[in-house]
Amino acid sequence: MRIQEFDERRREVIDDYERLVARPNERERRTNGVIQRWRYPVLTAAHAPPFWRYDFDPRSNPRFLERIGVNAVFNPGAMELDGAFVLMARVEGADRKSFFAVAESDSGIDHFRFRDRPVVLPETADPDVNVYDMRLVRHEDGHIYGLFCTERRDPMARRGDLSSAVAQCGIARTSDLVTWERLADLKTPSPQQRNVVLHPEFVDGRYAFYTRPQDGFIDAGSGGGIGWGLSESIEEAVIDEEIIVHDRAYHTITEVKNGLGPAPLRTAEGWLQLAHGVRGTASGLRYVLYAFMTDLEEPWRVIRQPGGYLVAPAGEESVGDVMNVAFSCGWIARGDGALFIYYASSDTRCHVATTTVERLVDYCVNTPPDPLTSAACVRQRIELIDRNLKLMGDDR
Ligand code: M1P
Repeated sequence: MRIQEFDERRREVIDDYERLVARPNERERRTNGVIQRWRYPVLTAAHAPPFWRYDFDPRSNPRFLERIGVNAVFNPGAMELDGAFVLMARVEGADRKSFFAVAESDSGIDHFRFRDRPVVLPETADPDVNVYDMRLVRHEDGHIYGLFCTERRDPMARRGDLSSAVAQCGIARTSDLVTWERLADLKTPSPQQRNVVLHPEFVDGRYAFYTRPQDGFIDAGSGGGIGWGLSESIEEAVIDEEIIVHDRAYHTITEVKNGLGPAPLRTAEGWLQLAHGVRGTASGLRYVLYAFMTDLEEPWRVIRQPGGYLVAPAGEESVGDVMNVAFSCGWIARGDGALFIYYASSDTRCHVATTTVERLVDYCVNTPPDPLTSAACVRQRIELIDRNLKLMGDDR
């Protein structure tokens, strides 16, 4: 009887998994022309292979029960490797600990399948308690780098406070996403760092980092904003001076905090950048994605800043472990100009939105900036309306 139960459940679990991975994605019917959304998430907890979660031995698991659950798969870094779309996903176990795992697809919009084993990330002398949100970048020094958040309990936490933590930037490098060399954690003047991204090119012969200085683990305090700093070394990376590239601003989508997403893309018009901005609402924080551009020679100088968000959580994307969150750590620009933006919703699942580099540059160059007050917004909109009404004439 037990063997029958084992066999039936095993077949059911594997069939469900294979059906999920094989499911073709579908374009959402409506688009604003800037990005194309896709109906199904590209990675979810259910994409974790059954052999990561179940014990396949009928003697030790005759009922075929799940043994080590997966809670969520989100915030993936991304890159193209040997022609395939590769995601470095944050996989969160049912035990709350996150780890990294590589999933690959030939299409970039569906059929993502995890490699057999998660990434084994070497540690420093001060072991990580939790690691997450890896940004992948192929640097001009020839290495592939993964910059991620390493979190440890705050050694200054009061007795009984089991929540205070210190977040810092961990750095590892590889050539194949299988074998990793762990480097020293980044040192900066800030007590907390998350969302640190390596610029893909040297600047003045030095490694350049986008940072996100914060006073507290969650609160930006007097910090916040997307920062920028240079380091002579990557093996022992130290930033002595941090400047702010893109600051927080009152009554905007970045009021509470912001942080860079993936490493920027070089275009003829400047560096194309994607970031998340956070505002407060009565129901908690709301995370959206926004785009901007920085100068090619001075990547820390913003040259285009379209107002508002590019991607906000839509429909069921608003619901998950941390509600109302759109968050991105990865995008892939193909040789033909196609751009695949990978983002996660509500710290639960991963999605793709497609566009082209040219289209996103058009968006950055031609979307007016946030004029910062209601009256100015009305003036901005009426100007558009008036121009359109004139053009439309009697065709309305
Ligand atoms: O829960 C939303 C996000 O919160 C953090 O981002 P930030 O540091 O900008 O607030 C990160 O923990 C991120 O992983 C998470 O998605």
